[in-house]
Amino acid sequence: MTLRLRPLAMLAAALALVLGVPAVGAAADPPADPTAATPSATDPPSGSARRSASAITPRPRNVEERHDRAAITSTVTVVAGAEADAAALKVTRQALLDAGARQVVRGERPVRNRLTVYVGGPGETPQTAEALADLGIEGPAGLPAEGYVLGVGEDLVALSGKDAAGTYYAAQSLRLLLPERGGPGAKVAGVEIRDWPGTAVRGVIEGFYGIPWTHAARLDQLDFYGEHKMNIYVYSPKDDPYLRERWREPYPAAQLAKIEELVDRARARHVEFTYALSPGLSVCYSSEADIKALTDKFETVWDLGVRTYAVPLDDISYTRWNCQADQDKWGTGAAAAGAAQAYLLNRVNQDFIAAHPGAAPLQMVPTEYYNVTPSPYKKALAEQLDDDVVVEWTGVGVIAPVITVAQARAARDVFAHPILLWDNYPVNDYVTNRLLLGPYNGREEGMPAELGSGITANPMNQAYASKIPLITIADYTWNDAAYDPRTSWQTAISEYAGGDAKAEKALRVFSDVNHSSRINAQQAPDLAAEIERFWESEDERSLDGALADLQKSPDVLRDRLPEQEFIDDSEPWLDAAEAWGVATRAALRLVALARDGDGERAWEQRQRLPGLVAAAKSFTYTDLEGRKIPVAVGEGVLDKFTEDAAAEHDRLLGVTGGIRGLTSLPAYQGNTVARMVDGDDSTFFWSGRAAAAGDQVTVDLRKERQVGGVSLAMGKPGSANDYLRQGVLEYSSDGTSWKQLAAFSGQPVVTATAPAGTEARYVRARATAGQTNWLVVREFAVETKDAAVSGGPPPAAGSSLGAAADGDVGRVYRAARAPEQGEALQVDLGGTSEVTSVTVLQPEGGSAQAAVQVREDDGTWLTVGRVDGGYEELTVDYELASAVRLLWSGGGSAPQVAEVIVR
Ligand code: LOG
Repeated sequence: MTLRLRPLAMLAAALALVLGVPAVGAAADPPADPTAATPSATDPPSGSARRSASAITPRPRNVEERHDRAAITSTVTVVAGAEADAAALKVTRQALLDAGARQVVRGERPVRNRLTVYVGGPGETPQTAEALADLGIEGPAGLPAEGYVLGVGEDLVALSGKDAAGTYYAAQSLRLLLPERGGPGAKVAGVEIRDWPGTAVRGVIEGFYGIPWTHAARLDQLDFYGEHKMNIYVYSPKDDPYLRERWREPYPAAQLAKIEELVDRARARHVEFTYALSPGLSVCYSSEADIKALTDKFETVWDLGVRTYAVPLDDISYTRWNCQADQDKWGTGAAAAGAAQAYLLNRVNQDFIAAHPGAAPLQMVPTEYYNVTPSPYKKALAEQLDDDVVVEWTGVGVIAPVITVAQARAARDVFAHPILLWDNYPVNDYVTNRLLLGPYNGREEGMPAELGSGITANPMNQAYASKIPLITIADYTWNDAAYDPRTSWQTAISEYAGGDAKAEKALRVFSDVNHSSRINAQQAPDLAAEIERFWESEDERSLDGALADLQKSPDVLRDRLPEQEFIDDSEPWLDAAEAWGVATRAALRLVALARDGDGERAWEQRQRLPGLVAAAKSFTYTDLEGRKIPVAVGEGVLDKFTEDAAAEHDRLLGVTGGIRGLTSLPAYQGNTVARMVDGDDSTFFWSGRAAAAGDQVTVDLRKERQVGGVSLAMGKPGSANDYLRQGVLEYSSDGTSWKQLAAFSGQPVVTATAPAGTEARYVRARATAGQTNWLVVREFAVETKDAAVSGGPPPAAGSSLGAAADGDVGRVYRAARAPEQGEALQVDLGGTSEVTSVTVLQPEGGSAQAAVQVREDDGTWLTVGRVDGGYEELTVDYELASAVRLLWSGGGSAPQVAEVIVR
């Protein structure tokens, strides 16, 4: 973790150093003890000064308060045997110094008036047993591996692990229990903690596609795993050529040195570094040379200290061999692939693992890793693979929304080997436009105990941002019985904010708008609830406060979050969050202005909104191939709020709103359904799943209109097969009862013409059969006979007269030229009706001048007022009228009209 000072604090501290005067803001501090280490600007904020067992993550199993307490003395004695875990000692020592001890000394026995800390379980430090007995606390003998007992009582602290890792975890808990103080004197409430993991193997698999983590990020992650009692890291980034594409090639020396550094760091944090080599793209299973290439590569990292190995065979073809010899040996089909893979794995198991005492059980990823359905492949693998090989499995689905006890049992049954869950959360390589910061969720209590091995989580390309969900995963894997996603998430955010209340709030707000994923259905749960309250209560202030918090959160985080690398990871999402804050606040203001009846300012605001939304959507993430991917924040909530606000404004103004697209299908990444009605053939709606019978895409014309030609253009270059294989075109006036216009099958472009006189508000394409392909709709165009706008001047290319009265304030009639004397733009009302007002909207910069006239019953034109600005609302005295027109003053520039609204 890199500490970053707030710029002001840094400046003040630097000034204080140079000038020898107290830094600004330090003046109110109590007089410093001259012998104390000077508190610096890097000291954690005072919010974290008091701690209790509730600060310990993962949540411990058993915490009992005592009536005594210990005090942090100036000198603290640590009693530890020669075998005591060095890592535990280091963590303990640092925790004591951070808690205010001036020195920590090793000793054989307690010294009067000094705190004594015993570090080590029965196998490390025999004296700890006595200390525990003094406290009346039972030792760790009855606990599972990696369990520990931590006792705090009068003048003493005892850390006793079932094993060395257990003692290290006791030290990690102590670190979270102790306060952070600049000097001695802190009191620590007496406590007895008995704690142990619910999952033997707990950790992370760097197993994603895309930009691999940096070396620095990996080292930092290993520290982080130790701090969160995770004990495995699997090194398997898909796009490291030495691990997959060019798996046979030996490492250059520099690369080996880095691996060695990772292995050393992992060992020092009680983390098992696991080396995973993926030969499946090119391996010849029966080839002695390939088996040797595999074990040779394993050998090179054995020499660096690697003791755990994996051979992932996911995401490869198992119906196509890479060499004729395999076909000759095993024949064809999935069962043959299972047999071939078992052969290769068993050879590695026997030639390498068995020949290297101290090697851990081999791990493998089967090609069918994503379900529990019995199959010839799984049967062959289950029967032929050596019993001690661990099989990885992602749950039911590559990204499993839920993982149950029953599914875990089924996986054990069908694979007939110990299962290591490869959980694809919070991995975002399949949604590179998103940060997935929500908690681990949908994993049933008791599931880990059924697996036989444990759980590794596949994280995001963003190592640091991954820590928020990873803290919750550490929490679940340690103690699934006590796990609550929401609570764990709050704790994770609080911890990651480093005790700074403002950073914590900003991080909560930012994580809220990056909450959803396939395992957390809801996006922005907090803000969405706030928005809902606004629509119900019409109280703007509370929502504006929440949106202002969103807008400010990126700057607060940039300023105050201890870990700068989180900022680097999240930069485009932070930028987008800020811009969405601006856009949504503008949308809220729009609603307020419209409700206040301030039509003119509302119209100005209404026109500003699309640009603000476009700005919020403009930030990009650059992926491994250099593609710039527009990032999404608060998708479905923030964008929807701006749309709803615009619609509310339009409704109050008396217009229907523009044509919109609707669908029963989810959108894949940012390819929303709006893109099929945007008039742009190069953008498209793309469903995030295959279409099922009954799925539909619909054009909502917003009111009944006369419908003519309909054209549905599906598929796109690169996804030519993403179209509805079988379906019908239908139309409806109410969205409930539908009439068929045409049936289609096997054609990506469908056209039809409605019978003359057809009126409809909705036109849809509905699938009448399920299919395996997703759906792309480039354009779904419905020709309407637009009301009744006539006259002139004629529209410029790309514009239309109809745009002046189409219910869509965003579509503008732009004239091709300046008006001639006597020229008028006329809107027919479709019969005679009572008119109380005429509102004319011109787009920004529009300043055409006209007389506004209504046509009375007898055919005469009555002037009701004049238009010469962007927003003109003219009151009419309940005239019965059949048309309205703008009688242009001749000359000037070409007029533009966003909407003529007659009420
Ligand atoms: C890959 C994995 C990838 C993940 C999510 C496994 C076993 N393999 O579909 O590398 O990060 O999905 O996209 C995978 O999950 N294949």
